[in-house]
Amino acid sequence: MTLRVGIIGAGPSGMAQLRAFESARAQGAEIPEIICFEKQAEWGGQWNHSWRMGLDGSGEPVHSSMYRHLWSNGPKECLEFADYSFDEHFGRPISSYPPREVLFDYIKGRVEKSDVRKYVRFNTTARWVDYNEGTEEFTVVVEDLTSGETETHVFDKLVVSVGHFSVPNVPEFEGINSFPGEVMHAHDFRGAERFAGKNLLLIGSSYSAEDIGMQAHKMGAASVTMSYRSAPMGFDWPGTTRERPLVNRFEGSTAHFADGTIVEFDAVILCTGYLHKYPFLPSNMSLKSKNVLYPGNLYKGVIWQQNTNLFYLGAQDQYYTFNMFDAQAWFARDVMMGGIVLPPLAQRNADIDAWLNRQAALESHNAEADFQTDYLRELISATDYPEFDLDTVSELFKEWMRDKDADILGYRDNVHRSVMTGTMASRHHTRWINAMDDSMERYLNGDSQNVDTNAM
Ligand code: FAD
Ligand code: NA7
Repeated sequence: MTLRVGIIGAGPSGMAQLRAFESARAQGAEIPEIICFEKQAEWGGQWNHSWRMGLDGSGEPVHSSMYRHLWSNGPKECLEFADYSFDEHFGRPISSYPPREVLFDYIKGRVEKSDVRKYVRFNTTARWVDYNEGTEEFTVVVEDLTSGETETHVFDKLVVSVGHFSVPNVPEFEGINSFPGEVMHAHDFRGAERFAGKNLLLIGSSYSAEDIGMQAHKMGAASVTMSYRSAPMGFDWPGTTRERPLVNRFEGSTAHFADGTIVEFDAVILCTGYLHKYPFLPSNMSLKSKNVLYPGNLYKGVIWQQNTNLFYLGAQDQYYTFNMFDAQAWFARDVMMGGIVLPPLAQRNADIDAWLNRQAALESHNAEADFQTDYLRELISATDYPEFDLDTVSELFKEWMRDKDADILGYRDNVHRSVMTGTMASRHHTRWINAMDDSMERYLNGDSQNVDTNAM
């Protein structure tokens, strides 16, 4: 009987899995029967951003945490697909830090070209999964959100690719309940225009706090304060931005910080990260992890230890994104189709432990980038995913971090060279700080929004 593969989620990870199978089919392999369930009407996951907050039109939790004016926060040269370049998609060089819509177009281009849309059941959400140890089959209950009908599907292999930046981690703060202004989590942030002239407090000290803070600055916030639990980010912030230790409590609109300072705010955004949450999985198949580069219990970061028919893609914290999902999807495909034979449990455990020990010793962001680079190297060398110069990409991550240290508002204006094609990115017509239109049309064909265009 043909192998049956179920995929839950058609974001970049699920799309990578579809592409991996299609690539094998194109080379003459007999591929499994595949059904991918996607709860939204379109694929692309986080990149398929919506103005909605809370619940979507079907009453399901809104998935994307992205916002208007989101531009790539890392160089596109670090995430480029090895089998579908930016040159191939756009036909000309583009800048290194494109806006969301442009990257969304790029990831869609690859899967449209490979004709895998037919495998996806859109507007269909996974409700519950069971596994039968005897028959080694998964039973997946899904709901068609358009008709309201539930259906049951049976699979031999199951891929969980639902992302882990959607369910907000919302800690409690004393007195926040009576804060008179707006309080939200970064997941519900849709754009910073409304914070023009306002004093904004962001709690958290990672990517969301940094980027939402600088969005707010760009849109004219009177001040931006970022409150850290562990350590400040320490960038060379603009004059109206500062970092303070953690908020101990609120009294009305006043925040009391751990260093004894008190400041009044108009609005608070909790940039406190996200939870791994898989409500359709029983606890014995559900990944429990913080947002880390190597979650435990997944062999090669992909395969569930206690049930090797279960696969997770994209469960890591991410330096690499699209090409890492590819490396994982190609690996998962070869395990499913028998091209890679798994070692016994004890050996897999030892392999996981070695990665976890190495992770525990990581002391710098540079070391983290090298760590994830080595992870990709291991996966890619096991499959026929096209090899690329990972060492150069790792150096590019380090250059990116240096660029951010040098100029947090200007790093996106820098250009980098593709390791896939050798093409040098073109300089964008508008500096990021001046770019108020994030549409693909403006990005590709529009005029500069720089006040002094000679300065570019
Ligand atoms: P997701 O993109 O989250 O996709 C998961 C998919 O699963 C969604 O389509 C969802 O609808 C579907 N799904 C969920 N539950 C179910 C269910 N029960 N049934 C059916 N379908 C379901 N990465 C970068 O490379 N560059 C960036 O600049 C960048 N910026 C980011 C900014 C923000 C605010 C966030 C949150 C993330 C950012 N990322 C960025 C990382 C981003 O998460 C990855 O690029 C990528 O989207 C992860 O892909 P994924 O497929 O693993 O998960
Ligand atoms: P991250 O990178 O997981 O960071 C979460 C931040 O939230 C981090 O600074 C945490 O502090 C902080 N945090 C978590 N819980 C608390 C509490 N209780 N109090 C104070 N601070 C807290 O999430 P992001 O949203 O920034 O980024 C996720 C993705 O979205 C990323 O890929 C981006 O590209 C966009 P800590 O440092 O652990 O002390």
